[in-house]
Amino acid sequence: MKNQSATMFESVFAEDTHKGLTSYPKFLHSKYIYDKKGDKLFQEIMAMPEYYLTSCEFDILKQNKTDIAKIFSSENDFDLIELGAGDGKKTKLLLKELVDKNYKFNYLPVDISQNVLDELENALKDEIPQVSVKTQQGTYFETLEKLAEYNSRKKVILVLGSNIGNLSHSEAVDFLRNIAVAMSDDDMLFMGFDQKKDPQIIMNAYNDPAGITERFNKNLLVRINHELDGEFEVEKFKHWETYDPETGTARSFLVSKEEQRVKINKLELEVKFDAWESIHTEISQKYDDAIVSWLADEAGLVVERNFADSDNSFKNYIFRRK
Ligand code: AVJ
Repeated sequence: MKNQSATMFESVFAEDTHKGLTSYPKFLHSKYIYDKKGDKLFQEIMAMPEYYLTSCEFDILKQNKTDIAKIFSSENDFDLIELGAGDGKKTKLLLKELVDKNYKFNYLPVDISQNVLDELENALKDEIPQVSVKTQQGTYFETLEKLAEYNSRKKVILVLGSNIGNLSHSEAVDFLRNIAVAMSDDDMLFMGFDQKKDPQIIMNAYNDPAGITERFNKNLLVRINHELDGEFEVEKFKHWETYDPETGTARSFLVSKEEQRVKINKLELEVKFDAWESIHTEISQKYDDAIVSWLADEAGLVVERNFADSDNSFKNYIFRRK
């Protein structure tokens, strides 16, 4: 069934786009924001004053690097596996500490973008040449399948930046469970979770006045234009953010400012929008200790401890197998 429909489309991106824009209500997957332009826009987001997540997590790692490194280390070598490594700015803090304390480890950054990995490897050669680095390109899913193969040494799996926030709770449990099954008793998972907080602070982080988040969100339409010969006029859509303090879910939308029809030529599709019809594009889930413990429990993990910034804006949790 799945294969049959896949043959009708030139790519999974084409298929997912077709599905999302012919559904009601319309949606697109946030993972498709990250082409070259989207990667760059996300770098810009991380540098924005309103996007508190990056600086909070940076501070947590900086304040607690000695403790964290001690917890990671063991008598024998270990593998430090980072999923979604990105530019490694935050990870370098930990790598530096591990090197300074003479802990023996291999650093295995995984990212979907080979470009990002090449840059990270070169930067590390320059800045912390003592680190043994082995990069691996792939999606989270491909990587998780390979994770269990790294079983000759203790594993510490690192997922920073609240990347899990783009997943629904059930997807997050699946993701955590996939990690859990690849873990041995000695292994650890170290993961960042953005926390529930003043809703205005969250709104500002995803609705910045400079419009960087708007461009980031609209990059979905730009990408459809480029890769699927689409005819979206992006100024005819409005970036809209909501945050529900009860569920802790921030949601991003693109809202059509007028009734319009948009051709996507490679899909042989014309999409009709009513005035003010929405496309749901992203969720950025916020957490508290109770939700994190529940997700962990569902996935066969337990929280061993957590590290927070002074406002409890962001927390990094250490998990072990249950
Ligand atoms: C990369 C998933 C952590 O949801 O905060 C930033 C992506 N979206 N601004 C997030 C994002 C809009 C980001 N994560």
